[in-house]
Amino acid sequence: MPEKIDNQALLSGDRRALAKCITLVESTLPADRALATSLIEEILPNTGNSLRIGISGVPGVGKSTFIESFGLHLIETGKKIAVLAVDPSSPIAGGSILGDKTRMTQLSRSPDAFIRPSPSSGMMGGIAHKTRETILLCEAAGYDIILVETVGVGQSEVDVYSMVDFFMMLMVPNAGDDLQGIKRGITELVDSIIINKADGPSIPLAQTAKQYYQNALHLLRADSDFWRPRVLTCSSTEKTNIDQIASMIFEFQALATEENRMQNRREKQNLSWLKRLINNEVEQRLKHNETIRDIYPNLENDVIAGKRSPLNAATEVINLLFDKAP
Ligand SMILES: Nc1nc2c(ncn2[C@@H]2O[C@H](COP(=O)(O)OP(=O)(O)O)[C@@H](O)[C@H]2O)c(=O)[nH]1
Ligand SMILES: [Mg+2]
Repeated sequence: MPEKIDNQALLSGDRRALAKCITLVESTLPADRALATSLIEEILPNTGNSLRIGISGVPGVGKSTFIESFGLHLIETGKKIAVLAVDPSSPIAGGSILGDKTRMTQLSRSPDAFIRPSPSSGMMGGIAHKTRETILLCEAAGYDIILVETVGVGQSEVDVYSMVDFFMMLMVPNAGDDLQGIKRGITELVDSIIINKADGPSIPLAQTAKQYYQNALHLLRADSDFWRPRVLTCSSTEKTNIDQIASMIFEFQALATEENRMQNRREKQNLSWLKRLINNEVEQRLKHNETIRDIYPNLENDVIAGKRSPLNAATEVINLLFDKAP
């Protein structure tokens, strides 16, 4: 039997209750899924009050170190911080978990920070699903800023972009390598590029990279939005310019709250998430429908042999699916 969930403990900010709730939403057991769905439904009125920030960048760029410094700074300004990770590349016991533990030592000891490593991998797409629900749980528990860390590769980046209010990309002060990031359409996603490791002999390089990215963003991105993406430099180890990044975030928050801009973005995110969930569910049922599974090879053969049109075969599958669905 799944354990009873204590909503009141969650809403009062109890960390153990929060951790338990996250474990529940990460569970794939049908009974847990049902409980998780009703839990999310119940706490929905207590969600939405945070600023959700995505932090991306290739492994080694300094995301965890940055989050340690940035998170501690935000806490000094009176905020409560939750840190979540989406890392589809990490093996079961995730390299990132080890990294996070050693890089976020101070933050992980703070009573105003909650750090949750990525759920075990092996289910692409599922991970981002859990992260959305986890964000809601952290909001219900009273966290003001949710930092979602992801490695800068493909789908996970786009997934994180589609669940946050502000998306930032960390780069190293080495313009040559990073041209790729710009080409991959990252300009469409970022609200800010942060050039990390701007310390010691890398300071001039970081300045050059900053110019370069500013130009690239200016050239490649049309300014239709209220927010123009900004390029900043910082050093996460020396903790320089971290306060500037925090100021930028608060400026964004103030602007985004005006005229319901943030609300509009979230509404769009929710609607496309709704569509994706429905599509996923239909696909799952299609996969697990035994009748369809049995006849499908023959249908394919008939289509290949030209005995039936694809339209005719598809209609049969769809009819079977929806007649049999509970
Ligand atoms: N010099 C310098 N090194 C940094 C900085 N930020 C992170 N690092 C180092 O870069 C390495 C990777 O950092 P980590 O936070 O684990 O990167 P992640 O894989 O993106 O999470 C570690 O050795 C850090 O100490 C920085 O601002 N300056
Ligand atoms: Mg890391």
